[in-house]
Amino acid sequence: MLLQRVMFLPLLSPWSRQTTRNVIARFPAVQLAHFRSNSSVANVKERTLIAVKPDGVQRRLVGQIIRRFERRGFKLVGLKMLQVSEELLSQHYCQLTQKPFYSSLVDYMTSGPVVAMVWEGHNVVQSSRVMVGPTNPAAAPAGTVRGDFSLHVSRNVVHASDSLEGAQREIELWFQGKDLVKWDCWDQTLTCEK
Ligand code: IDP
Ligand code: MG
Repeated sequence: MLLQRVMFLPLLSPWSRQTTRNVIARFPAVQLAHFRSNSSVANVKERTLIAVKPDGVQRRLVGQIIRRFERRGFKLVGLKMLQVSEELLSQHYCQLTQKPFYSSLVDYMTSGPVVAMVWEGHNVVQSSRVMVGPTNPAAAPAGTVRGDFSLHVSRNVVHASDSLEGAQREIELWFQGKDLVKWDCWDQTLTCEK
């Protein structure tokens, strides 16, 4: 009710500017919207590609993985489920095509659907590599996705881009620009310095 009164404030002549300030001070959501319109948040636009691999999808880990990125404060700007083609994989893993495990990697990655996501936020590339953990789950600390949900390097549940350049290349490979959504997150000024 009070929020509605704030929205229609210009129409309510008895309300003074002081009254407005008092209401804004009491309601964090209103405060944030007010603050956001007066400020620009710098340096939070970095993006990375995170993909839940077929073993993660089959084991119903998608929600838990998304939750970790949301809880950290990152913003989801793209999401899709797809059956990955060998063509896409050969581009995605272009540096690995000569590795002895490449054909089994292709079998693994095409064994079922993948959930691909683009996450945005301050230092998201590096931070998400830390959250995901080392390539080999045997070396991954507890608390990381791979350390909590996987055992073997051939079934390590999730992909995360490993550099800014890699992230940009992979996002362009997996998503069309029109499928990425620009939106303002209400808590942006609480999770990052403006
Ligand atoms: P990353 O996923 O941590 O970036 P990369 O070295 O880029 O690791 O390798 C890509 C993927 O290839 C790994 O996530 C894993 O699925 C697979 N892979 C890497 N090394 C091996 C291996 O020695 N045996 C089987 N699969 C491997
Ligand atoms: Mg890699």
